[in-house]
Amino acid sequence: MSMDLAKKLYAKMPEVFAKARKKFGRGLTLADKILVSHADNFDAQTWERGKAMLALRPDRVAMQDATAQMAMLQFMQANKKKAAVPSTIHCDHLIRAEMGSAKDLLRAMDENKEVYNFLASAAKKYGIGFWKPGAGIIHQVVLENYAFPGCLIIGTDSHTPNGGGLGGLAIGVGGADAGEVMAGLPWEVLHPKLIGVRLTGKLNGWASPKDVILYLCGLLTVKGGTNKIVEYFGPGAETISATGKGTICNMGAELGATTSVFPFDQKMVAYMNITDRADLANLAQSHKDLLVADSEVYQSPEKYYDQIVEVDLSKLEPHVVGPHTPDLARPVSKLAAEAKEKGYPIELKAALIGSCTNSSYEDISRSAHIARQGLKAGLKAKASFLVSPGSERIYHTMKRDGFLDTFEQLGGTVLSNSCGPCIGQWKRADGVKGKADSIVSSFNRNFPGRNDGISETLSFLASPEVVTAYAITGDLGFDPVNQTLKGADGKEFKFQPPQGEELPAKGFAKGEEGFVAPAENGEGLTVDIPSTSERLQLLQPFPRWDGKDFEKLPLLIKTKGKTTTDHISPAGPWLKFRGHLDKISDNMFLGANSAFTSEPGKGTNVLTGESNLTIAQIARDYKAKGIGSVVVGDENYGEGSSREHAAMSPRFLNVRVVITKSFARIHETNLKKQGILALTFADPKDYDKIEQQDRISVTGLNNLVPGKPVQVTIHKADGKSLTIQTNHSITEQQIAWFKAGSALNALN
Ligand code: MIC
Ligand code: SF4
Repeated sequence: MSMDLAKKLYAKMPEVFAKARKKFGRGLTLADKILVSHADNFDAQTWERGKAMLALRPDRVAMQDATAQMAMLQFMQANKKKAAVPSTIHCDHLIRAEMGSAKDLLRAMDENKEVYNFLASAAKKYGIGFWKPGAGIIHQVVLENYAFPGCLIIGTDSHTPNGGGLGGLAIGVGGADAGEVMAGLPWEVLHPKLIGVRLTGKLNGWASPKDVILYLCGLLTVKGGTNKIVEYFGPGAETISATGKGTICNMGAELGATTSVFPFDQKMVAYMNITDRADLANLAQSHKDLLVADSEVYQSPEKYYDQIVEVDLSKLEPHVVGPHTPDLARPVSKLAAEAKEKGYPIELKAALIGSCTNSSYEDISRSAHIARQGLKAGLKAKASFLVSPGSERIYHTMKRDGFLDTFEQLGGTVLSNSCGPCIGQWKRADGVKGKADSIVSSFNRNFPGRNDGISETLSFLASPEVVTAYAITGDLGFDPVNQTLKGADGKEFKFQPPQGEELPAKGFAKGEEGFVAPAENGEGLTVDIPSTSERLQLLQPFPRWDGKDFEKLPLLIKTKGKTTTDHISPAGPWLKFRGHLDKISDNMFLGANSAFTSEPGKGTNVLTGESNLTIAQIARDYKAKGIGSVVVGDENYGEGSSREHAAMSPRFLNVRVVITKSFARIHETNLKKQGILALTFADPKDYDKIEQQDRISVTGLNNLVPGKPVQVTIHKADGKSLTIQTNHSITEQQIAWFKAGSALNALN
């Protein structure tokens, strides 16, 4: 599969690279190489970082079950016989973690039957590979089976960049983008700027790949990577395992980066070999010059990257980030004092390892080494200790090599190969609403309410080995890396730095593979959507724009501070309605902080004066009255996930315009795709001028053109009004989406 794609790609690369070197008048970075070799039409394309829209032809599409539902429902509206590019669906997000792997999986099969049947039948019909529940988390399965050096993959999940660990550009997108690519259209993205990260030295002691990205999150912040690709290079890069590189690229999503990538090297060869892809490894080996940047780039990187960061791996300390945001970073050695000073609850209630980003053999073997030291000292985990393996391969290898046993002896529970507690699918037995407590995990995200639905929980992120040590001590006020602790016999001991293996000496064990191939010819097959379903609803096209300006629309909500997609469209219990737009829309903004109310998710209906309503209740009332509304947001609005429900629900409930200080990339595109006007304040201070009772007009829409500001008039309750400027990044084609009511309408 990947072999054929790689052969074709490598064969055409030299010619395109020669053209690109000529056109750009310089050598090529690795990101340049992958982008130009996937151009829909290299000659016709304009190339300008930060400005040009690129039309690209991805090699494949990957979708996970929570986002695949909308992606497939949208794809079906295009009336195609078959997906135009190799595509797969992975069932991982909908499995709830409660009783351990086997029972959780059985229950998931039962309670998600309708959704799994829908996805399996649609996959079969449209030529799409289907990975059954329990087979593994999308990014791990893609790394093990599909990613290859030089590839371009899009995935309906923000952590798709994991594939950068094998030297490809793997990019998170909304379902509409995936649907269009499967329908045969090129995929569009703003030509990203490049951050070059030069790695020197070698990780040692406790420091792990996770710490590279935790450190960078602190340095660059959650919006530091917006519309940028992070390209790693330097002698340090070759010292990091392929799965470790995957971890770094995966969590690059937390920088807001379009994606991250490492140059091809021998660690990648070793990983492809052990995952039964020796042919691919050999092929890449014989084309290795194509799969790294040109040598002049490495000689004078400052000439080729828009920004350079240097990290000396030898000096990197293990880090912890949080609470509530992944860019609040510090070395583990500083956390105990900070926790005491800031009054973070120091009792750690839960410690969770694994997930799509941190369940490699290396992660698990190093964590087991820490666990064994605890056991030797007669200790058990004080915090509740949960392990989420990334795939069947990982799970069976952990079992064969005794790691599962070690974790269980420590008091841990091994969950199914799925997202579980990382996406709020976790029945926490000990958490209490209204009471703050602390948890720590090796996952990617720590927004309020993310894991357990309790917004007071303080969630910290660290490497799996550090999390395992915290599981044993159960104490945030204690530095498990540098301090000594008492064993069961009262003797003091100190954890020795973790030791593990990058790859299993005996190879990977195999479990049930869990892959279902599509039908050769799916034309006669039907897609399974029961008409009475509570979980699935066919989509109705959104209405076309009526050609009129938006006059005096009420303000639905002005969000204050961080507004991630988890705030706009929370997951957890709502995940089950991801295929039912009407039902899921009741969750709209439930986690968001309003500038006018203290309780998250609540607001006032400015037409009736009724307060303490959910935002969806208010929007439904406006919609019933035929009135559209406006949402105002803060910085990096829509940070986080790719879930397009955060754009579709507002659109469905008649939000016409979203004005913010700035947007996160995937969400901004999702809004545009669904026909919502995404504007940014020309002067961010104008955000402060918006009040609850204001009515907002957006005018001149018939003259909407790329690059030209849009006028917004704010009508105050006292009859006065003021006009402000807003900017946008809407292209010619995206104006057509707005006019048609959505990108999908524009297609038909
Ligand atoms: C996440 O990590 O936030 C998720 C859940 O994987 C999302 C996708 C979703 O909401 O379904 C993502 O990262 O895109
Ligand atoms: Fe799943 Fe969490 Fe990874 Fe998202 S970040 S894909 S929810 S494990």
